[in-house]
Amino acid sequence: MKTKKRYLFPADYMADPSVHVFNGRIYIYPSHDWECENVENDNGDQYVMKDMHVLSIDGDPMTGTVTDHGKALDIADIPWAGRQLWDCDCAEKDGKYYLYFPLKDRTDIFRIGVAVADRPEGPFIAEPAPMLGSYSMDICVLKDDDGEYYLYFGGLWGGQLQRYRDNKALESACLPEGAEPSLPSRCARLSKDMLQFAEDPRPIQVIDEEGNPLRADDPHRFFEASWVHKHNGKYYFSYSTGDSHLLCYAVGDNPYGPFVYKGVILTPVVGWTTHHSIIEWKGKWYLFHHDSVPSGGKSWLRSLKVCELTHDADGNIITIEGTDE
Ligand code: FUB
Repeated sequence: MKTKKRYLFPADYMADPSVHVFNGRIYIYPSHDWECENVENDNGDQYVMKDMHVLSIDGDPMTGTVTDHGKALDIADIPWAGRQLWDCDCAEKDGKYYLYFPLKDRTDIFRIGVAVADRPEGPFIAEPAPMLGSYSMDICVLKDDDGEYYLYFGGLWGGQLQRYRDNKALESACLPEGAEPSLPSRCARLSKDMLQFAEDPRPIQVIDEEGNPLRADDPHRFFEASWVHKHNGKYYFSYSTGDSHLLCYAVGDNPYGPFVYKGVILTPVVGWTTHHSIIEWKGKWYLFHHDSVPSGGKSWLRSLKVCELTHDADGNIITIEGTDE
């Protein structure tokens, strides 16, 4: 059966939607795509985002009016900024909103910054320096039921994760190959003030049913775009597989995993990247994602989409076709 999808914001190119319900309203924290003259390459030089807007939806994701709250953060206002403001996420604690953003510093190294606001739509004021010990990109924040917050991050190739092992920079980048274990995403609990890691980031292992980490040459291995949602007490870690263009998921019993690989959420969309978030709204589940159909397939000009997502009676996610409209 075809899955009905909705383009959320045809007025502009936006991507990488991180979505949360704050104060009974759906807020979207997307990347803001720009036309660019850079040649498309594996380093992601074509993704030249300079600012980000916050969107919100008045009611149902499939039909509610979408509001653009305008520019919420601008590279020009971030003291340590180099270039490329990629996928952000936002968390609320005690009435304050914390926006976590990956950005290259002036030496072209991705760091993670925090910006704070009094309202979910911003404007967000950036802290003067990146989070200590942060690296790579593609942020997701989980607020767990016990009140702890966990920040997930990491991405291969242009996301620079292959430049690190055990949270230390390598002399030269090293991507595992073939039967070697694939590189994992990372997770760190956040400090009480939400501004730093409370611990060293830990690797997030995706394992098969026998307990082995997925291999580097497995088309279902982690590449980027971590997201975590909870369903029936289980932790669902979902992610993009990058060069095999899938959204996949794995299930675990705690925020750090390990997560047992379960299957494909979304088959390839039009455009190189695929990236998403999953939320529950009034008893139904929704997959927010993007594709490049409206730009005629330009990978760096993406458009936000949403569709319903279903967990079956055993908790498995039913696969959605990326090209369904
Ligand atoms: O938007 C830039 C990058 O493209 C993101 O960080 C990746 O997840 C991919 O969507």
